[in-house]
Amino acid sequence: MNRNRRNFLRGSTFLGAGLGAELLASHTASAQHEQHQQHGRPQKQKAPPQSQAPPKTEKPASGPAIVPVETPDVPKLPWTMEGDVKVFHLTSEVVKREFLPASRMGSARVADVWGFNGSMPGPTIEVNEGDRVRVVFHNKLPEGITIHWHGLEIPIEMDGMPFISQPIVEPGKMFTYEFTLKQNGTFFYHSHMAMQEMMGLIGLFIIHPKTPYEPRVDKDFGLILQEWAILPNNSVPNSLSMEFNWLTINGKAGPATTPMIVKLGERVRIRMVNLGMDHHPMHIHGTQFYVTGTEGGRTPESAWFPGNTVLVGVAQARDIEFDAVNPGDWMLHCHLPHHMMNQMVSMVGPIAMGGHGAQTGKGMEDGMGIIRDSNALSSDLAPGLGRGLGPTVDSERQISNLVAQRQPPQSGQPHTGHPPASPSQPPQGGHQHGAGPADEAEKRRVPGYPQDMVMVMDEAVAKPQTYGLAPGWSGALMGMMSLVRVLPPDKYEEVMTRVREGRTEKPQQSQPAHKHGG
Ligand SMILES: [Cu+2]
Repeated sequence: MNRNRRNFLRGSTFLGAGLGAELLASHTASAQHEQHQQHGRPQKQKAPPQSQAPPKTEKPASGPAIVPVETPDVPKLPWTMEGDVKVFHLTSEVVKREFLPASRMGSARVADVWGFNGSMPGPTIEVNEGDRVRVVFHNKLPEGITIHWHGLEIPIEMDGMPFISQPIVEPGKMFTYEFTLKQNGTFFYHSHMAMQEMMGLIGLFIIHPKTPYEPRVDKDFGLILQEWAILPNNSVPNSLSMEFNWLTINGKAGPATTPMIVKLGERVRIRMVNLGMDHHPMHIHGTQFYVTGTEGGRTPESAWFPGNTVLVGVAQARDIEFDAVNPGDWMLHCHLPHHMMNQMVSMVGPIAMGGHGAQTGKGMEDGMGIIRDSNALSSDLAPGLGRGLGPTVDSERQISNLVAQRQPPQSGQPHTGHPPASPSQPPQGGHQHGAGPADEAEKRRVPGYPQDMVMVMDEAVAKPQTYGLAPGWSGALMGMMSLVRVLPPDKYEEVMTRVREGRTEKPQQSQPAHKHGG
């Protein structure tokens, strides 16, 4: 019991704003699970597998029965008890969401998206198996909408299908959803109109089990994966586009995603949900994991197999678990190359350098890929189709790498933004083994050059959870990327103290701005 509470208090420090109601909610959830814990039975240890795969149940069932789910950058939805019913109020509305803060790389990227209760993704609903739940839904959007409870086995009247199961909820109106939860696992709620989904109307719906999962975890995180097409000089996502230039985790693009903080030796669960047009192969560094749950709930342990990349398909949930026994700041990211960028595609590769540089700032029709002249792969059109949009557009190079086509920039003129001491620059004198071309003119003769896209903005994205990261770290994160920081106890306490106090310190001297362009 004491240990349970201690863990609860520790976990709750992540909750952030609106702490009071969340504490109350989570505490009740915790207390409820303490009862269930008595019925929980330690699971028999299995013989260790013969392969190098990590054991599935290294930890005995001695951990906390339940820890609150942490959803970085997204609040929880508070609730009140009315009789035996947990009552939530959920309001759909337009939300301004900062994908990336202002930095030396450009102004902040703030999108006008649709969300719930001032948040996009919507706030996390965290409840228990067996709960009776009432969600009073208010629609503040200018059009009709209903809420679907993805994966829940509830009466058809509560399924949120406009016209089929209920009247559509017109602007300014409300609808009350009420049902009893018979399942447990990672679920989510969303509008059931496709274009509304692409505007951001989704939130996590976590149901903790009556009988705690084994092995117990010490940290439990929830992430929502989304993608966006935002046209030039526009803050509103183009929900019709098939080309996406912003990839987010919980509504933040790397490096603005908040790192997940873990103490060395803890067992970790990360729940990932995808609602978009693409599937995301989510890869973690430094550990193997088991997929322990899907959008259908808990997976039996006999069906677990080790991996380090899991495809989170559209409409799917995937829970992964691992023992954090390897210290380090480990990447967790989608491995699709174009999903590891922030609107940067047209700035790299031969197409950007093949004559007159990348076209940017195309109009609505062109940007959506409606081709009237030429062809979609022409150097006139291709780079501009859904690409090259946003704050870095004016940094693109209107120059060519074709041999002798154009004079290289004069010395002293910043042509790439690479500072003299950039790590990607060979040392002066360039005598290292296998050293590449030394000067810019020579580099431009290398097919494919340039491809790097490092943009360091440590200071702009500094927060308590980034304390102590290596200088320049932010240059390695873009798009659908985040970090799992597995910290030894002393470092862990250092960071968690700052998280508790909301203390952000100026990062250690970071490298100067580093990007292509100019
Ligand atoms: Cu992806």
